Amino acid sequence: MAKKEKLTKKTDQLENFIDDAQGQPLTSRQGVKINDTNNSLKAGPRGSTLLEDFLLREKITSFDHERIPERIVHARGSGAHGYFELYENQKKYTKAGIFNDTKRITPVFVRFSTVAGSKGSPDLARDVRGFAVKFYTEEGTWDLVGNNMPIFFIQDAMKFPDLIHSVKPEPNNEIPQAASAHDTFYDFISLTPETLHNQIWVMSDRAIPRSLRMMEGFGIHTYRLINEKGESHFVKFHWKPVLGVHSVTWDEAVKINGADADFHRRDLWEAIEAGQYPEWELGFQIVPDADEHKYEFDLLDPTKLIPEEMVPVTIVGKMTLNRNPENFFAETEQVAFLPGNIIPGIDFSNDPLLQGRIFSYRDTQLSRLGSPNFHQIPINQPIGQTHNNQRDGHMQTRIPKGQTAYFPNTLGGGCPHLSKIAEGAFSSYEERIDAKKIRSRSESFIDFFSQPALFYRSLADWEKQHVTDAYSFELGKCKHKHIKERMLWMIDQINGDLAKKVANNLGINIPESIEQPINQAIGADSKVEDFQPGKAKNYLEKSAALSQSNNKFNSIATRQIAVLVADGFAMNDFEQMQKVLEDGNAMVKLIGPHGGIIKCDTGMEHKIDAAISTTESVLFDAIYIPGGKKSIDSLMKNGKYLKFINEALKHCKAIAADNEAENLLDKTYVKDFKDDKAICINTKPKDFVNAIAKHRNWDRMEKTDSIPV
Ligand code: HDD
Repeated sequence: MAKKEKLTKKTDQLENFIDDAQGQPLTSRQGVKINDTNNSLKAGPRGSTLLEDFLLREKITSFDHERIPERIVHARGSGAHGYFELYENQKKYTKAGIFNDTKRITPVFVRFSTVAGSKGSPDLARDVRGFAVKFYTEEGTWDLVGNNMPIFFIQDAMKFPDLIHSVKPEPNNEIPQAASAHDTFYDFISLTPETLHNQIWVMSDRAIPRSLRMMEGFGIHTYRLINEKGESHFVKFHWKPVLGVHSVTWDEAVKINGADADFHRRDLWEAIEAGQYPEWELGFQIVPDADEHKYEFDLLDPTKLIPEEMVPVTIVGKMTLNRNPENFFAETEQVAFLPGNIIPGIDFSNDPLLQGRIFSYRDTQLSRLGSPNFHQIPINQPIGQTHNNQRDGHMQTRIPKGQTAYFPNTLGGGCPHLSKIAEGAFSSYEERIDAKKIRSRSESFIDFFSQPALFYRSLADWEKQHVTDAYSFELGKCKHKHIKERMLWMIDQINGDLAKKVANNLGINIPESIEQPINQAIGADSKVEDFQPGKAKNYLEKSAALSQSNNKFNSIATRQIAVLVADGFAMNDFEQMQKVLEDGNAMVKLIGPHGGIIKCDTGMEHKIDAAISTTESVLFDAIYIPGGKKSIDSLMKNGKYLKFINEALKHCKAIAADNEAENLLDKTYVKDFKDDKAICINTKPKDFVNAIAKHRNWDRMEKTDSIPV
């Protein structure tokens, strides 16, 4: 079957629900044909309007109730359909059908999101990205509801409302939108040092991805895999993007939010429409049960990752997203992910964050989707049949047959009946637990500095610089000095050099000590001394997987290339470059002085993709300028082109130019960067391609500070 046509059982199922109005008459909701939907029913042409107008009332009532409450977190999101394929059977670890049968195509629906912003907030907020995958398996629906960072802010679900209340807009004035750079957030963070690991990831480039298609995904919690014999292995799930992990700079992010607030959503949509299907490989990090206590950190602590040097990631399969939703509301908005949706062969661990999540997600759908029957919404329906005695409720759309709605029964022939485990029934892993009931935190969780320190050590210099800049920006936005000081003390525990640089930028000193005990994550009756974390431990100097500099740099697929042209551009230059770029599946866009058509030097007509006045360089990965005297003379007269080029230079992007186009570059700061390896003047197109595949030339970064754009 051709790549594009790979359909799944879920696609077939959804087909039954699609309304297609093509060629159909307009009707009321009751199926009555309508001849006028522009005028209400009135007593005479000038009114007044009659209460009798059932068509007006139906239309307005429907409109009045179009909105449902947005998600309390992860409100801003984009979704897509696809499928998962297994490379090699994993029976050794799990009996889950999805991991046993390499011939299966398991349908998926994925929703990516930001966390803090509202539904209409811009895509490039500095934030964690949600990475939620719904697997419609033959044995029931499995939701892996993760993020693009491998750890979470807090260790216990009990803290989630506090975390979210601190990062959301402040309650008195509802400011700021989709931003963590404010006092309440850092007040909370600085008092809750378990958050520091996730927080430093948010200060890194991971929080401003180039594309949703170029970020990793993580299940975060340790889960269990259960095999046919009932044996358990701990597992962490990883999604590795085939295009590699790439980000934009903060300056770009700020500008993209203005130039195209839907940048990520559009990018995902367009890549799928163009047949450039986003792909991720799924990996397992497996820890045998016997090794549960082998590490310096607790496997149940969601603020810790397992470095890949300690437990490698084994790739087991691939997910491809190949279809955009038909309707945003029906699918992307109404999809309900539940970490509690689990299937035989996979089970929870005792991670106290995960345990709370199992409750929260079902609960939130009741207010968001309004009914316990939310699983009947087409996007949420499992692909297999469901039968049980749960009944009635708002918006029941099924017609359960028969006299009985209880178990056991004789009147319904004992149905729906129970299944044995051997027949595929779910059963929880029989873990031995011998413990006191206690409201407390495990001492094995009280290490807050070691892993943020490992993360920072593992970064390349340019990444470290971005982290410094991000802390300086975020804390620079806080008004209260004591909050900044407390944060500086915390950062100092992670890395002294980092703390000094941030302190310098803030113009305040790192305090030698802090007044309050540092762990407020415990109860009023606990002994504070028992819960003081020690200094950062160094059980691993660096972990390669944590730096984006150890990445895949072999593809220019889907990269957006701006070609700056005006009438008279050199067709010969352009043709050669276009071929190489399009062979690599890059998206070549002609940016002209106006919309419509321009002519190259052969007199041939070309359709302009965007007029320079409607676009910005931050929306592109690289720039190419073909020669042609007339074209270049005209481009040189428009300052927006110079800004376009200078900005791309500052953002360390690849820039190529041929022949007369060098004159245009000489009017920009590029003239001082002609030795730069990603500036390709009159070189082979292949050199430009290689530079684009490297994503950015970060070596340029420190020299571009003086460029005033
Ligand atoms: Fe959550 C949504 C990811 C902890 C409570 N969460 C939500 C979504 C993602 C995550 C990706 C959006 C799903 C979608 O696209 O519809 N959340 C996480 C991760 C966590 C995490 C990776 C930690 C490892 N979440 C977490 C905790 C709680 C919640 C501890 C509550 C105790 N999360 C929710 C929620 C949401 C949600 C309020 C809002 C909308 C929804 O569930 O369906 O219930």
